[in-house]
Amino acid sequence: MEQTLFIIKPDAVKRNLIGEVIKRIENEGFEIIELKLLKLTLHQAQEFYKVHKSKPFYEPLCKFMSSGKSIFCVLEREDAIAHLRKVIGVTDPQKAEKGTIRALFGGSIQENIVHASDSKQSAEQEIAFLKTLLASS
Ligand code: 3AN
Repeated sequence: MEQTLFIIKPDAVKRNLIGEVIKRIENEGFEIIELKLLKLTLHQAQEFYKVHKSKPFYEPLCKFMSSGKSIFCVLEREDAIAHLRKVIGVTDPQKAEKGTIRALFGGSIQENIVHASDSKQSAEQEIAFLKTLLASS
């Protein structure tokens, strides 16, 4: 079994989409190993997205991710990382495949409802990041 980190971002929480999104995750056979409602500080968002530090969208992205509460989940299933990426769709909701979470609910390329780890290495790092947050909350 494989684990991955999943985030329901502040735009989805503000729009009362938590239930809609979680329903789709459960229907895909993911087991929810961890689930926590958390508001990131700007500093924590900057740390989480540090791989994007050089990108023009980095600062607005970090502001957005610290603008409200998010749901952080550790999800488990066979082939969890690749399968969850398929279920959420590509980054830009306008280009996301029909029926994916981002296509159904995503507003813009920045406010795209959810995050999912994109590789084994990022899943490990991101789950470790969440564990640090949980230990200090
Ligand atoms: P994904 O979340 O699909 O793995 P990444 O890792 O390329 O996408 O980007 C991380 C986050 O940065 C995205 N979820 C999105 O919120 C934001 N983002 C990515 N590309 C852009 C862009 N061109 N303009 C604004 N925000 C972006």
